[in-house]
Amino acid sequence: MRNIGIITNAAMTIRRHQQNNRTMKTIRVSLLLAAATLIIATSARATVVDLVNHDSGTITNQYGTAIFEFTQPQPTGTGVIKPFLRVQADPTEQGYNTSGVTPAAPFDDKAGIWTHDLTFADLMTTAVNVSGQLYFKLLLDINEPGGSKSTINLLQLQFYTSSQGSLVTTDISQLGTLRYSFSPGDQVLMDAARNHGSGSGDMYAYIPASAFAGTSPNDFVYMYCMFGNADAESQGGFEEWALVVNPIPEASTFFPIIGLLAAVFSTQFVRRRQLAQVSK
Ligand SMILES: [Ca+2]
Ligand SMILES: [Ca+2]
Repeated sequence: MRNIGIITNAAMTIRRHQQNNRTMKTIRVSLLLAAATLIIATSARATVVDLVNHDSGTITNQYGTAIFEFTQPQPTGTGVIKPFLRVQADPTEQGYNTSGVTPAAPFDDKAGIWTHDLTFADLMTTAVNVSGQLYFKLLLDINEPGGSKSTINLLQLQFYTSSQGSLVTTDISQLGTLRYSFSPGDQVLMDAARNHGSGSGDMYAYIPASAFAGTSPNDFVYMYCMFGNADAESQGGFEEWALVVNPIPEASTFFPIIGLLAAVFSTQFVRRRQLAQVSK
C-alpha cells in the first residue's frame, strides 16, 4: 500500500509539474503575443507622409493632426523667409532653435542670426484656420545635392515650451513642456529635386494649435527636428525652417489659446458696441 501511495504521489507531482509547464508555456505564448501585438500596434500607428510622390499628407497621433504639404518654388532667399533654425550635417542631422551658443550651439545647429529663440507670441503670428481647426504654419526649405542624393526624410519634429530662453542642452527633455511630437516611425519623405536649391521653399507644416493649450505668449518655443536615415540621408547645404506669418491674423491669435473664448466674447462685445454706436 505504501508503494502505491508513493507512486500516486509521484504521479500527482509529475502532473502538477506538467500543468505548471503548460501554464508557463501559456504565459510565455501570451507574453509573446502581447509583445507582437504591441509591435504591430506601434508600427500601425506610425505614419509615413510621402511628399516625393504626393502633394500632401497628415500625421495623426495623441497630439492631434498635423498637415504636411509640398509647396512650389518661391522667389525668396534666406533674408526674405527669415529662418529661425538652420541645421546641417551628413548623413543625419538634428537640432533645435535657440539663441544660446554657450558652450556651443547644440547638435547640428548652424549658429548665427538665422538660428534663434522664438516666443509663443511669435508662433501665434502664423495661426491659420484650416477646415475649422487652428494651426501654426511653418516653411521648411531643404538643400540637398542633385542626382541620387536629392531625397531627405524628416524623422522627428517636436515642440517644447519653457519660461526660459536660450537653453543649450543635448537632453531635449530639458527644453520644457513637450507640446507636439511625431510618434515612433512617423516621418515625412521629401525630394529636393522637386524644387530648385536653397531659399525656394519645399514644404509647409501645419502644427495643431490645440497642442499648445495653456502656453503663455511670453513662453519660449523650442522646435526640435531630425533628418536623414539610411534611405534618405541629409547632405549638401543646410535645411532651414521659417515662420509663415499670416498677413491677416485671426482675432484669436492676439490671445493665448486658453484665451480663445475670451477673444470670441471680446470680439462679440466690440461688435455689439459698434452696432450700438451705429444705431445711435
Ligand atoms: Ca539626401
Ligand atoms: Ca542638406
